[in-house]
Amino acid sequence: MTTVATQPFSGQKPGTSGLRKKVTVFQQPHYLENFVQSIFDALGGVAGQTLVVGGDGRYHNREAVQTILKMAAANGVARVLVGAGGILSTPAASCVIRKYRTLGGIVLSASHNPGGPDGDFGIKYNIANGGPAPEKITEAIYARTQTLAEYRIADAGDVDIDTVGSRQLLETTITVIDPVADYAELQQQLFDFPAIRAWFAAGHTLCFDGMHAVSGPYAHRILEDLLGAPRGTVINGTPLPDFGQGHPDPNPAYATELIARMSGPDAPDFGAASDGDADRNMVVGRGTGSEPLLISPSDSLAILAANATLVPAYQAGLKGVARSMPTSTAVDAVARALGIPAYETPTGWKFFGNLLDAGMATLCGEESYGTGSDHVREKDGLWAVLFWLNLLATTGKSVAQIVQEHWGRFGRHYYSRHDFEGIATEQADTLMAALRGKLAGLPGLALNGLTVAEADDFAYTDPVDGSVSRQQGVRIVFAGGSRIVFRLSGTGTEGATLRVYLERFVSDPTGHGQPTQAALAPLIASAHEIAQITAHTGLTEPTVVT
Ligand code: VG1
Ligand code: CO
Repeated sequence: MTTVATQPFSGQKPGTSGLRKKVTVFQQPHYLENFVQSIFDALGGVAGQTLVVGGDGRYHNREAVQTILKMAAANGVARVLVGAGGILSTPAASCVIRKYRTLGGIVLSASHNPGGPDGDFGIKYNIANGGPAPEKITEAIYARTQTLAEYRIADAGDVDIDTVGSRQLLETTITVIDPVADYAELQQQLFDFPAIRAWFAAGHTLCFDGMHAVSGPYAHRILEDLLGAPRGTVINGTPLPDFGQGHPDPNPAYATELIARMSGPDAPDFGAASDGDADRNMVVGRGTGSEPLLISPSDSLAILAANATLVPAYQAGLKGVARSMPTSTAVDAVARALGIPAYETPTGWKFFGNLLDAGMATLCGEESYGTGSDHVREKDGLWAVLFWLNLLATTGKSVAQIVQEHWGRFGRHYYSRHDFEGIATEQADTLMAALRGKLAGLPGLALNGLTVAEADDFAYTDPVDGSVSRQQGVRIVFAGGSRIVFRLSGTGTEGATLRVYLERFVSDPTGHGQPTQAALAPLIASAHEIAQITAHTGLTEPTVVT
């Protein structure tokens, strides 16, 4: 065991979901080590504890796992559970932390960000409930990174992380586990597997795009081995360190192979994709013409909530639902009908943890293709796909029917997110500051046929522990309920990304068939006018529309 003298790095501040930087930044000597020691120190030491370690398999994953194991040993950790090959999807890590009641876990992922030697890497700490560390802890970790003077690491060779079983490193037991088994067992407890198996046996079809990311092994095992979907149901199912040079973000802009397969009359009944660390999901139905039926993540959350009692795990009903502030209010309409509370939280899964722990919410979701429940404390991509399969199997309806009926009953919340990427940080900050400066004067303003009813900078008081999070996004609400939300991304590694979220509610079913961007046109124009996007950034169009 050695103690290594080090100096603080600036900027080791966790964002929306952990610390994300370029791989080259993490490859600097001491960079990862400093952050890991800061986690251990911020926890008040980890001697005698059990930790979980695993990641999404991206470039640098294996090296980082080895470093963390050696540091865990030198810091006196009693046992580390590590996914074979260093692999654990984010929801599987959450599942394992909870099942084996460990102190917490370290998840190596930059989620939907591209990988490879020139791509991104990331690390986050999850607490004993299996969820991302709350701000109080991430702030303590960041504070520690600024004063750190040394870290401890075992001076030992690499540990075998590929063979399931236990081995020793100093006094620490390293137990390599099957990364899929515990997760697959949990899903079987939640959903009606026999009904889904029968749905596949009857010839219904699914295309699941693993995007060469970590969901592949989970999807092969659960969908093909356990549920009997034919081989070939899962495409791009082998995790690659650079995700096949793709962008592992399951949305129509990046999941192009899935969208191509779902287009046309021979499309499978149902399509889905998942992201780098398998916590996101996009679900797609067969369309009527050549276009697939894209289901907005906000609608998906609302539809799952409305039909939850068809799933064994949620048969008794939901305690409540929660959504991030920019997510559409479609699920609020369902909550009103069900007579259950709907909570509105800042962006990032860490804000759902307390609501789930306190039994105040059962389902949660974000507009960014994230949905989950109280079965773990992370969003869970394959869980959402199994939920949809359970609904298709038990209702016998098509995806299109389920969606149409939902809109017929609750109205349609047209929704889109426009991202403006690669903006200079200073310009983005100036834009947001100017916007915040305008808020008080906006109510009453009429533009593009809309009238501003309210405008504020979202602040959240956690109803469980009373902690307050400010400046979580500017929201502008119009008479009739349409909304525009502006915020800056907290997961990027280069410059700034402005996210503009657009929502318009149409209750009359005769207005439910419009193309989304056309339906949102007055809001898009208003967003540009209010925030002066072009003047501040030079961009006239978003770089990504989802
Ligand atoms: C984005 C999404 C947010 C999500 C976060 C982590 O954050 O907008 O909803 O929770 O990514 O998702 P931001 O700050 O870039 O908008 V992922 O799949 O990292 O785990
Ligand atoms: Co993710």
